[in-house]
Amino acid sequence: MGEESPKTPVVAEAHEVDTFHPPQKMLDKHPSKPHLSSLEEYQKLYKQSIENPKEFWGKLARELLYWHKDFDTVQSGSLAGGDVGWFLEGELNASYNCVDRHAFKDPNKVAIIYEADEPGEGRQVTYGELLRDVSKLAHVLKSMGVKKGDTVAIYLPMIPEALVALLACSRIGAVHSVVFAGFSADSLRDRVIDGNSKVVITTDEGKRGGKLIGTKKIVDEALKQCPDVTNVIVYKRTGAEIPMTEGRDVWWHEEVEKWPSYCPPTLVNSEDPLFLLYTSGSTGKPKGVMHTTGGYLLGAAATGKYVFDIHDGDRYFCGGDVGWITGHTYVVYAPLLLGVSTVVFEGTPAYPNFSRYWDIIDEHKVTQFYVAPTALRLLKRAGNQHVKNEMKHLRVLGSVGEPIAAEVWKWYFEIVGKEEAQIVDTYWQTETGSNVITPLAGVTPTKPGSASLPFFGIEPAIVDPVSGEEIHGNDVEGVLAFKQPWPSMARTVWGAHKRYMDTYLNVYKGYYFTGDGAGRDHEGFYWIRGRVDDVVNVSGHRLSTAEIEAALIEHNSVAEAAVVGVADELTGQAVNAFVAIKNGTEVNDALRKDFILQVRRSIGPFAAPKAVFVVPDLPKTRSGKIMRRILRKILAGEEDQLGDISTLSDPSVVGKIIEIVHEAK
Ligand code: 6R9
Repeated sequence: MGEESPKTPVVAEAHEVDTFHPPQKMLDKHPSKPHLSSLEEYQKLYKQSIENPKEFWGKLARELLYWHKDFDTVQSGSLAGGDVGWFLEGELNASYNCVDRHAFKDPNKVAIIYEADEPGEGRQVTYGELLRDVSKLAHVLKSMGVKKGDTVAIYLPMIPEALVALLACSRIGAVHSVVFAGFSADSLRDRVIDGNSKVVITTDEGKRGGKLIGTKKIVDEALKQCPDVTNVIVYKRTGAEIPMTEGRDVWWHEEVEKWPSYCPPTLVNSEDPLFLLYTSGSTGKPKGVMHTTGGYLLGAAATGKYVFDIHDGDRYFCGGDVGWITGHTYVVYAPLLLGVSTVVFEGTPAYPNFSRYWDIIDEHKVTQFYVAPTALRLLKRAGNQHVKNEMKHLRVLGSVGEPIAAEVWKWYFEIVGKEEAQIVDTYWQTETGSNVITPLAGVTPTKPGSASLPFFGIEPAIVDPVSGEEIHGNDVEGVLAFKQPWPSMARTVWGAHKRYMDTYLNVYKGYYFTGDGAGRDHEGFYWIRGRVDDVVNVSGHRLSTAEIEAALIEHNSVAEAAVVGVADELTGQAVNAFVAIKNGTEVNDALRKDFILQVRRSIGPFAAPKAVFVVPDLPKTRSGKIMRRILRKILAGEEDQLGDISTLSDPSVVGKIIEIVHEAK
């Protein structure tokens, strides 16, 4: 592993692209006006944020967040030292900032618009109700012995209780560790153990796209190997018959009844952890990315305000799942910090039909919509007849998670937005906490396929991956790094600070390394080219090839495995696996299916390989490193560009693999 990283990104051909300005019709229907008046104002503020970050962020932190105790030191530490801290003496509480201050002002304001999987079965939760729900669950957690700094694992579908659970943790200073409810029992187990969670919150079942998901069953399976978990709180979502383990499992509705409707927030230091979120990296073991309170919340609030141009009275709909960073920052924290209504959607864009998103947007007069291109590709392909809706309140259409192709961008703009909403292609990562390269709605001109310009405080550098030198000027290509710390950057990898340093801060000393290739065009606009490490992006889900390989190797018949990402029309990238089996194993379709099942079981259905090639051996260097680059070339049909394969320990395997791939196609 790692033999080819960092890889040199492909240099894009220079081409003329259209520039789109914030549509006049968007400004016409605006309830007031965008927060910034012009691109020049952005440029002026941006300059301040880079030249005088402490003044810039200190002011914004006091404007956007409520501090129970003010801070003196805006920022300390450095990227090189890996010891960055923000708002050091400050004390605050995340749930107070997201709930109480809005509930005190107007308890009847809608906080959550819940759209259940079945249309018509949703409900709304006001800020006043949210404060009560969060308080009650906070008491329940306290009664179970959860204290400030303890980790709580959350394995919940997209229901309002997911938000209640996150906020209840932060209310008592506990650290939430959400595990996407599509992860398998094994993945959940690993995350519960690594995060040292003593309490798990789940549902009896989940419901998505008309299908039931046995969440509690998966939790039970996972917890067989988690002896330290003392309690499981189960929210009744479907009413299914499920076994409850005496002394460990409790029903949410029964527990909350016992406690008062107000629980005072526990103040935490700005640098106390707010949450862990596991993400895939270059190695097999997922990383528990840790975010702290003050800086993360500021990143969420500031990008909500300026990127999405959120105004009081807006109804914000992010289609991301709370199991990923997009759900954390833009379903939960950004809209609630700004006191607007957030749509929580339990279902899928294709159920009961391809108009589901658009129906939701119309029904709730959604003003900002935010989704991954993979969903847009699916809906575009389904046909424009499904987009009859007017959606006349839409002002901002966001894209996230993967590059958006120009034709999908244009479809989003013309067919969904009727040219009355601005597209914001937001580039960021679990580790950056909030958008880092992105247009500001109402302000930044956009080019389809470009994430455009850096957000405040982000000083991008294009670095030559070979020399490690920064490449100055425009019209350049390289890997993307950042030169200054920003408030919402991850502070560490849970229990593995050295890994954090080695992955992000030691690669190019003094810089934060993103792992993405990028270009800066003649006007200073950024174009994200994709990962240069062993991370693949399937339907906007971030997967590690090494993690999938590790899953395959667990199978009895597998000797070795190599996984690569290949371009896929629908999912962006797809997982293809090459498996060398142990001697004497019979090769047939059942075996291939079994390998796919192995990955589903070990990680989750979304990581399942699209194709499995059973091969006699893998192409390896003499020192035993698997040459995934050769496999990628073969899949791309570029056998004539394999380069020098004579250095392989057995060059003849290449021909055999080519034959097997051809046969399968
Ligand atoms: C938010 C999120 C991060 C990786 C990132 C990059 C890719 C995200 C993108 C984008 C092109 C965009 N990515 N946004 N690529 N354009 N607008 O997705 O976080 O799951 O951690 O993934 O996703 O490759 O490095 P995460």
